[in-house]
Amino acid sequence: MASYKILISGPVGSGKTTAVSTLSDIPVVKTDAKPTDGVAALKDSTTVAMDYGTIDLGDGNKVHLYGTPGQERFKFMWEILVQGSIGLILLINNNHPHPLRELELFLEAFARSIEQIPFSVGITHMDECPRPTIQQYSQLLAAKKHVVPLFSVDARSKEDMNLLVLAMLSMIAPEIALENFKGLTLNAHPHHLRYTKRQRH
Ligand SMILES: Nc1nc2c(ncn2[C@@H]2O[C@H](COP(=O)(O)OP(=O)(O)OP(=O)(O)O)[C@@H](O)[C@H]2O)c(=O)[nH]1
Ligand SMILES: [Mg+2]
Repeated sequence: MASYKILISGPVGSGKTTAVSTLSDIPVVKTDAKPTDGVAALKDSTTVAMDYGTIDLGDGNKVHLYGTPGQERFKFMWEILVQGSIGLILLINNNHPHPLRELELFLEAFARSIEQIPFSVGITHMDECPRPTIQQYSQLLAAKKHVVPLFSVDARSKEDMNLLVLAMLSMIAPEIALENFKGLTLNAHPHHLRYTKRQRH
């Protein structure tokens, strides 16, 4: 029986709370509050402490999933929540004015952690704004010597979010990820991870 703590972080409105809700097998613990600052123009509610949910992996194995607040003024929570995490998922909202810069900001904020734990990156809102492209993100990550799973995802899509978690698990606990995870299978090669949707019959 094993449990894995995975943290989801990223800027305001990138879909962290949505992702925890999409993925969790239990009702999510949220700490959403009405924004009192500039965020009010963007959203009706924002996370002020954390989101929490779990994913049941079978055989008693569990993922404990935490979401951070996006606002930098709650940065102290990023540091608290990353403690004990064995994987980090960064979600970036492509429909923001400077999403590449936001990715850089979060890579810097979690610099110490990502030296030690694996991370993956999901780009949300690409349906609303196709640029920058995945290739541009890939180039930015490569320039910083990060070889990590990178996907375009919709935080509302269970399949998309499962794929991101599967990518995390393949680095943290390959024995679980390689078996079969929520209808997705992983074709792994050390330098070449490929994630495919299982054929439906
Ligand atoms: N169009 C579109 N909407 C999305 C996508 N992913 C998430 N959303 C929506 O974007 C919004 C994201 O809101 P939250 O989940 O509260 O974002 P958050 O990252 O938790 O934000 P903070 O807690 O304020 O930092 C929700 O309304 C989602 O339904 C996507 O890929 N495309
Ligand atoms: Mg939130």
